[in-house]
Amino acid sequence: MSLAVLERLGLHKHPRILTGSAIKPGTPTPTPGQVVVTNPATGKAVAAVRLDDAASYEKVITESQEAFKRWREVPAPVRGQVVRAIGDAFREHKEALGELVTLEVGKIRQEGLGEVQETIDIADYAVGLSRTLSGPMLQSERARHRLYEQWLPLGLVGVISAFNFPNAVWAWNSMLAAVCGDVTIWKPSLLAPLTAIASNDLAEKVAASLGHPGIFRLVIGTDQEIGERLVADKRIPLISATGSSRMGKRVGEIVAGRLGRTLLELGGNNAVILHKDADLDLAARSILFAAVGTAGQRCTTTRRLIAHESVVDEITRRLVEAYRKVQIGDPLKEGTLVGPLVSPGAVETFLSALAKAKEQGGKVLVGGERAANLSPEISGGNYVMPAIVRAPANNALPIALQETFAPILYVFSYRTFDEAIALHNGVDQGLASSVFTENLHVSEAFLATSGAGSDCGLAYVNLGTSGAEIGGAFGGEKETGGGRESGSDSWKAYMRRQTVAINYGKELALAQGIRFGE
Ligand code: UN1
Repeated sequence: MSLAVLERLGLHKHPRILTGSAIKPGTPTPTPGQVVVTNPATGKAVAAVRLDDAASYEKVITESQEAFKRWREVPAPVRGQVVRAIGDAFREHKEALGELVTLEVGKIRQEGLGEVQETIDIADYAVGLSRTLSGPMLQSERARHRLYEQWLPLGLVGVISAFNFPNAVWAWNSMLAAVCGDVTIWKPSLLAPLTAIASNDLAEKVAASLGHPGIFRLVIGTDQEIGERLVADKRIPLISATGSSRMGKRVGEIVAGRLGRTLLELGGNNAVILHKDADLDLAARSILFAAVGTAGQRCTTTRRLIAHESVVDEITRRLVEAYRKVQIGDPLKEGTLVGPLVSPGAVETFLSALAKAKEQGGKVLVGGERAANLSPEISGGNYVMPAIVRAPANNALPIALQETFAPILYVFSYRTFDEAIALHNGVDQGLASSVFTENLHVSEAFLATSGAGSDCGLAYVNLGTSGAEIGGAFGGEKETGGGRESGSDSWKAYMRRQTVAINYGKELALAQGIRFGE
């Protein structure tokens, strides 16, 4: 199927993609000049992708500067029409692109499709925005003066994306950047370069066919060769990066050093608080999706369950039962809920986190092993059995303070709501959070306007922590990086604000009532 999907997307003869005997065999990858893409479900090489070097990078940047000069002259609603056509192209290729996501990163089919849908949704959102990007008119203190703010295109936007959302996170950035009048330079994860080529080519082809070439560009390469160059490049006023907090700190430091702008969406260590009156059926189903969906590899995955002592045993029992039934296997097969982890390294990380959890007094209640031996057909893949770990009675489990990008759910119990909030907020990350309750006092305490409740960028009531809609601003606090992408007013990150004052009278009137030489 692997080559068939490339063919359906018109990529089988792409100059950047090598297949069959053209793939340089062996690891380590990337070997100089190319990266081999491995199907995480089989462990087999699918294709190789040619990498950029300093010279090709330079060419992309200088061409993008030229493209920006043309694109910024196009009225925003006309830019919106280009994005509308791009959204339609993604609609048309949704199936094939979703399958390519599965092939490269192992998402189950439903989630591969969901990811492309997220791209379609943000394109629609951006089309609407293209007619409403606006700034306020302010009241001037001077007679016959006008004071207002306008928002102008920013320039080149560098987008660094992670493997786990190889299509949608680029789209959150690039569709907004496009209506704002910017050119996007995308550096995708080396674990998902095929999805990047397919998505970027699609957008670029549509825009070019409408007379606007060069607005969507790709640079594919290692962090050392391309990543560091992009981040340090003064010609790129905004770097939007998604990935680990470690990576984000490095990006933040370099970009701050040149006084550029960053938009960081980094790690999460998301928790669900389960109050004693919670609807346990709803909670169990929601937590299952949020904890094992995408094989635990979303920034928004539920990693910690903080349950009231009166319901902790019952919810744990239900979840353990559900985990035992969860179908692990071929991500394209109907009925599979958990596909492979992205790489053999991710399996090692999963296993070593569990070993630490045990050392620290955690008890593995279910899962926690490699799953490749479940059936011969998945024996080559990076499969694991999602795990639930019960923390010791004193809730001390240091490993749970870290984000492990794998399906491990740590369970804690609490007596008072204050205790629950302290546990909840007692981590370095601050992305997504949730409470299950039927009690208004509890949900409002979680959302308290004083800020004393959840300290995260996303707060949900009776929903799991993953699965945000695109219409809200997406991002988080603390080591999650503070950036906001996607909906609401996130577009402001992709434009520059200009405060304008116009004197339409004939008098010199100075602000603050200053008289000068009269
Ligand atoms: C991510 O994991 O980086 O809220 C993004 C969600 C998705 C986006 C996740 N809409 O789970």
